[in-house]
Amino acid sequence: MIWSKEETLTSSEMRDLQLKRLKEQASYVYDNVPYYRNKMDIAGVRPSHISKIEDISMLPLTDKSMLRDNYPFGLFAVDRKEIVRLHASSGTTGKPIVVGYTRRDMEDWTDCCARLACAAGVAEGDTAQICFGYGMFTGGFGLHYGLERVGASVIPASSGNSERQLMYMQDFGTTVIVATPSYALYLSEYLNEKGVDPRSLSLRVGLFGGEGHTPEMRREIERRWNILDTQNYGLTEITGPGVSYECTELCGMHINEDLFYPEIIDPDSQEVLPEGAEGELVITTLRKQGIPIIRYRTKDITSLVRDKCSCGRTNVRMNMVRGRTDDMLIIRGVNVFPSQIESVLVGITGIGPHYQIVVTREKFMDKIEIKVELVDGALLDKYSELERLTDKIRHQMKIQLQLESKITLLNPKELERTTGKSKRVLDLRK
Ligand code: DLL
Repeated sequence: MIWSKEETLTSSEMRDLQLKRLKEQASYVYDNVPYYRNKMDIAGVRPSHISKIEDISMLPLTDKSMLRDNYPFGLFAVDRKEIVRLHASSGTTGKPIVVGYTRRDMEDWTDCCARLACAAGVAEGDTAQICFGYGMFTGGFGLHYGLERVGASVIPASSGNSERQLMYMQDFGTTVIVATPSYALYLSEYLNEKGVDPRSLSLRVGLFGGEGHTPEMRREIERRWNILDTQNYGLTEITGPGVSYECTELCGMHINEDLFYPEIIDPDSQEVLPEGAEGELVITTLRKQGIPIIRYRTKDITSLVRDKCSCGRTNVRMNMVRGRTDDMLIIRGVNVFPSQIESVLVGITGIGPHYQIVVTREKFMDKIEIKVELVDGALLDKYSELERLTDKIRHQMKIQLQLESKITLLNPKELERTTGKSKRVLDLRK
C-alpha cells in the first residue's frame, strides 16, 4: 500500500508542485525571516527571480552555523504562539539547535512518518515498540505520531532499559521495532544472554534510522531477528525522521520530495552535481511554516537515484549515507561534536588542553572514552582526588552529551603531539 498520492506523481506533476511550493517558500522566508532576507539581498536574488525549479541554485546555501547564530528562535517565521512543539539537537557548541513546529508542520511531519511506516509494510494490527528516546530528540515523538496514524498500536518504550524492552516484546507481542540499527544488534545480544532467541518473538519489521548502517549490519540484523530491516533518514533541522525512507524493495530511501527538495553538491566547490553523482546532500523545505530552511547543507554524503522502483512510488531515492563531511560523531544515535566535549573540558581546573576521544563498538554498542591529560601528574597517586575529578568530568559530559562516557586521566604529555592538525578523534568502529 502507498500512503499518500504525493508519492506517485509523474515527474512533471512533481516538478510543477515543487516549483509552486518553492516560490511560495522563498517569498515566505523573504517576508518573515530577516536572516534570509539579508542573505538574499546580499546575493542579489529575489523570490520573483525563480521561474523554474533549477533556479533554486541561485538561493544562498545555509548550514548549522545559522541555527547557532540565531539561537534559539531567530529563524522562526511565525509568532511564538503559533508554535505547538519545540525540539532540539546538538549544536557544535554547548547550546543545542532549536526547531519549532506549527500545527500544520506537525500534520506534515506525521504524514511523512506515516508514509515511512506504510512503505515498510506497517499497518493496523501491528504493535510498534519505539526504542528511541522521547524528549528533545525527534526520533521518539516523530515516529510515534506516524505509526499511530497508520493504525499501529504504539508502545512508547523510549530508549535503554533492555530488560523492559524484552518484557514488552514478549508480553505485548511487538511486531515492529523502531530503533537505531546498533541498538537492535545490541538488544539481540542481550536477549541471547537471557536465553531468548530473538527469532522466537513476534517481530517482523524493523524501522531503523538516526544513524547509518552498512549492508553487513543489515544482514546481521536480519539473521539475528529474522525481520525485514528497513532504513529511514532524517534530521532535526529539516523535520526529524521522515525525510526519506525505504520501501520493501530496499533499493534506496524515497525522499518526500514534495516537501523536501534535494540537491547534491560538491562540498568543496559548492557546485550542484549532475544527477547520480555522489556528494553532499542539500535540502530545502518546501512547505514549512515554523522554521523553513533554504538549501541546508546536511553534511551527509550520498547520491540520488531516479530510476523506476517496483513499489510504484515515483519519488526520488537517496542511497545509504556513506559518511559525513564534518567531524560530527553519531554515538548510539546521539550527535556528538568534539567541540562540545572541549567546551566541557576547558571549564574544569586541574586538566590540560590536550584530550582524545576514542570511539569503539562493543557488542554492537558504541562506547565513548575521553582521555584527558592532568596538569599535575602527581595527582595520579592521589586516588580520592583522582576519582573526584573523574566523576566531575563524567557528570558534566553526561549533562552536555546526554551520554555515559568513560573518562581516563593521563599524565601530562602522555598524548601524542602533532605539528599539524591535532587528531582528537579516534573512531575505531569501522
Ligand atoms: O537522527 C532524526 C532521525 C531520528 C532520523 C530517528 C531517523 C530516525 P538528528 O539527531 O538531527 O536527527 O541527526 C541527523 O543523523 O544528518 C545523519 O548524519 C544521521 N542520520 C539520521 N538517519 C540516518 C540514516 C535524527 N538512516 C543526522 N543513515 C543526519 C545515516 C543518518 N545517517
